[in-house]
Amino acid sequence: MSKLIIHGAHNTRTSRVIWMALELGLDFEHNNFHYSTGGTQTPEFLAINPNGTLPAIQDGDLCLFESLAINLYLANKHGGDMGPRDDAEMGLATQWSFWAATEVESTALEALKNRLLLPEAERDEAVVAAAEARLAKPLTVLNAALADKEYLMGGRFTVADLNTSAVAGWAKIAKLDLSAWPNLTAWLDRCLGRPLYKKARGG
Ligand SMILES: N[C@@H](CCC(=O)N[C@@H](CS)C(=O)NCC(=O)O)C(=O)O
Repeated sequence: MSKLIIHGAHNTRTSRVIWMALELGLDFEHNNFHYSTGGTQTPEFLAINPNGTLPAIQDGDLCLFESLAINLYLANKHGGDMGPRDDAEMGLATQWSFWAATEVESTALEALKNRLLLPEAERDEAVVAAAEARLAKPLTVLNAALADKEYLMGGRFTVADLNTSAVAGWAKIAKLDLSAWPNLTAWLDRCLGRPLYKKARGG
């Protein structure tokens, strides 16, 4: 059987998929390259991911893009503690993944860009402040969901936590003030404190 191939550099959303593969203990090949090399626009790569973005995976004949969807696929396929144990857990893992992608990701990225990623002259603290204000609603939802539990479902670290913390973690990396949400910050520390998160991000 051919080995799983993960395409993309550690300092892209590929780190989410590498994190999942490491947590699952998978044997995989890592095609480690950044989109800035132009490598996502070649005919060979576009045949794998027509969006020309990272990450993408090849698992036998199957090609997949979308980091969070790839993780749901891998967790469902390889199971163990990371994967959903029944339909309810599959529903919850899907819910939190879609929620992170639609309610949190683009706003957190705006904050991150304007705090850290853009060249200093292009950063705008007013954009960070507006993003921080817009995140209050979803972060309050996540904080409440974690009021009486350590993890989002099943009393253990799963794909739901991995996908959601990988996205919400951008708010922490952007150094937004998260002190109003203590359950959320404790959970983020639990998830992002895992050794394999650090390894997935390249050390
Ligand atoms: N929703 C996609 C986003 C993919 C994406 O935009 N990846 C970035 C790297 S983190 C990329 O490849 N950007 C290069 C480009 O857009 O040309 C996912 O989660 O996989």
